[in-house]
Amino acid sequence: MNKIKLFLVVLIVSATTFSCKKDDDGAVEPPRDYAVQYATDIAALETYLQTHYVTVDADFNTTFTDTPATTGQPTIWDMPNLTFKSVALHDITYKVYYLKFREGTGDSPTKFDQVLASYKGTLLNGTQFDYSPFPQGFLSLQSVIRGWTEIFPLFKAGNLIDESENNPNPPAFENFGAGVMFLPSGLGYYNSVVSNIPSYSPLVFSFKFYSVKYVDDDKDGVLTKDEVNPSPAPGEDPIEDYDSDGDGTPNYLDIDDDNDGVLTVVEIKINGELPASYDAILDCNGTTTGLKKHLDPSCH
Ligand SMILES: [Ca+2]
Ligand SMILES: [Ca+2]
Ligand SMILES: [Ca+2]
Repeated sequence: MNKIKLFLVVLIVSATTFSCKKDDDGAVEPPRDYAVQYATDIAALETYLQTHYVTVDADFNTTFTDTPATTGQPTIWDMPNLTFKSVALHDITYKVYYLKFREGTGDSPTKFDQVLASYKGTLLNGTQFDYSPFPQGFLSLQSVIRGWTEIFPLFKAGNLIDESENNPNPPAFENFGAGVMFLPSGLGYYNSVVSNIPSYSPLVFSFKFYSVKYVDDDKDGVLTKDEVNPSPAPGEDPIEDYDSDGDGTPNYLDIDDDNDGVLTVVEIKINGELPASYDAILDCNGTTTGLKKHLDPSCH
């Protein structure tokens, strides 16, 4: 056989083999339809809630079991502190069940802020995929799974009671928020490949919420939690859709909220200093009862 022909045959076979291999290894399955997957997830979650019990110790550590620990113990489904939040995303409305063991007595985050928390993550089959009993540092609710972003703002942080050098890690908090969230996979990792978590897994997170750190996204001296519309229209997000000057940039990202040419961080200063709180920002009359200066284009 002609050597060149043989070479071509080998080359074609090699290329074909290589192509197949590449397809097998590199091809990513398109994500499942969100509505279809949600129907599967919510059925599995509700079955879980109706067939499992949770015991909570004095420090709000949870233990889940599929057999009652004591006679007459209610399933999670029958616990009076089980409730849910509706979350509109992916063109469907997710139902996010959560248990509120204790709300907490400190401050609440918005979905833009950072939280200090400990947590335990389990799958519906009981497998524990994550455990962080001591808080590892503040986490932005913008960089975590969507379920956390939605549920943490429904709780409050605790109070730090001892930050002395002799205090063992973690710092001691009291009256922190504590609960469990039951997340459909669409508010978790969905089709992503994450270690220990199969794709399309509903997730159960037990958590203790110790502290909140408020952010100022646009660094204009007004915390994002205070750049909030006091009377949003129906369907409007009080922060994301709040645009006082209508220039298309919401207040929390707008360094000149009233578009009067004077930066907010300059307008709100009192004797050259930033006010101690949002409430202390003055209006045009030098009082704190009217429209704040940085939102009033007629006032510098
Ligand atoms: Ca700001
Ligand atoms: Ca604006
Ligand atoms: Ca301004």
